[in-house]
Amino acid sequence: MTDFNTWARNIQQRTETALEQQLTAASLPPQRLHQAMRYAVLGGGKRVRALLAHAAGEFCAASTDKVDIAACAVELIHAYSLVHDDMPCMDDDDLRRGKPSCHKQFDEATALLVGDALQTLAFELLTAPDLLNDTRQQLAMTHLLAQASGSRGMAGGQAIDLESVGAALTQEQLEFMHIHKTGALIRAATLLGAGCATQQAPDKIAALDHYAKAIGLAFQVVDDILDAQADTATLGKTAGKDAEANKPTYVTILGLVRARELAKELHANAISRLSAYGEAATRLVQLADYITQRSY
Ligand code: GRG
Repeated sequence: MTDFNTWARNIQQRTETALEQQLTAASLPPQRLHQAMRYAVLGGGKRVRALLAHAAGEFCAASTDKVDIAACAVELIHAYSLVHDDMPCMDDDDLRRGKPSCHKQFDEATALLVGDALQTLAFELLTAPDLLNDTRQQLAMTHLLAQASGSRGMAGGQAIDLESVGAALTQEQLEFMHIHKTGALIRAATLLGAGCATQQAPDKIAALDHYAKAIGLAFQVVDDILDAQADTATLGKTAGKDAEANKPTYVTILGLVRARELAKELHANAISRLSAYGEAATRLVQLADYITQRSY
């Protein structure tokens, strides 16, 4: 088995290639929109959601080519959320993935349309008639991504986030927000990777669901620690943004030491049901390590 970094680089590269192929050429009209979509998606991002889809896909012996498409769909939804999140009506951020955010590089109307079009492209990919032989399964996956992205998922979490500025949230309320805002898509990425397999073993899906829920929260706790600790150049986005915006975070609620402990607990919880599967779960365990130990 290759080492984790080699595996992750390979997935990141194949995701980049697949996204490159799925996005419309910038030369086709409307050129500005297509150019801006490619700008928002390509050449940046850790591709954590694609890595999760592939790790789960490998766990369930799914075809890598099919997982590529599911991974693209989730990365497109994620990219759309970042474009909209950076707009002045939301988090108002000028920097994303180390470059000007989409509305800064283009304009607000274009950024709005980029988000809209990336979201529909995600569903176009996931509903492609030749993606899976099992249309019922494909429908279930499409349904899952829609739910994870909508008002009972990511968009709902974002609404709570916007309402929470200046509010004194409890840890439970903060967790509720993040389960939706960040966790839902991370869970969808994992389950969609598994969904590409021809056989769905219920025990494996349950273990993956448990993993994804815990690792989604761990991802957010680490994000809050990094926002408080790392610099803008390392993060590729404005550091200290949450504190400046008077937003509750795991660090403001728990303090740094407890937040770090929580990340470790969530990591342990995430992988707790995987040991029974031995080597098949290696990438999931390594990915949990990466998510909790990342520096940006
Ligand atoms: C606008 C509907 C809508 C939703 C926005 C995800 C989100 C909701 C906003 C992003 C704001 C943010 C900083 C959330 C914290 C966690 C997070 C999703 C960070 C960014 O994800 P990474 O680190 O980004 O995976 P890369 O650039 O590596 O893909």
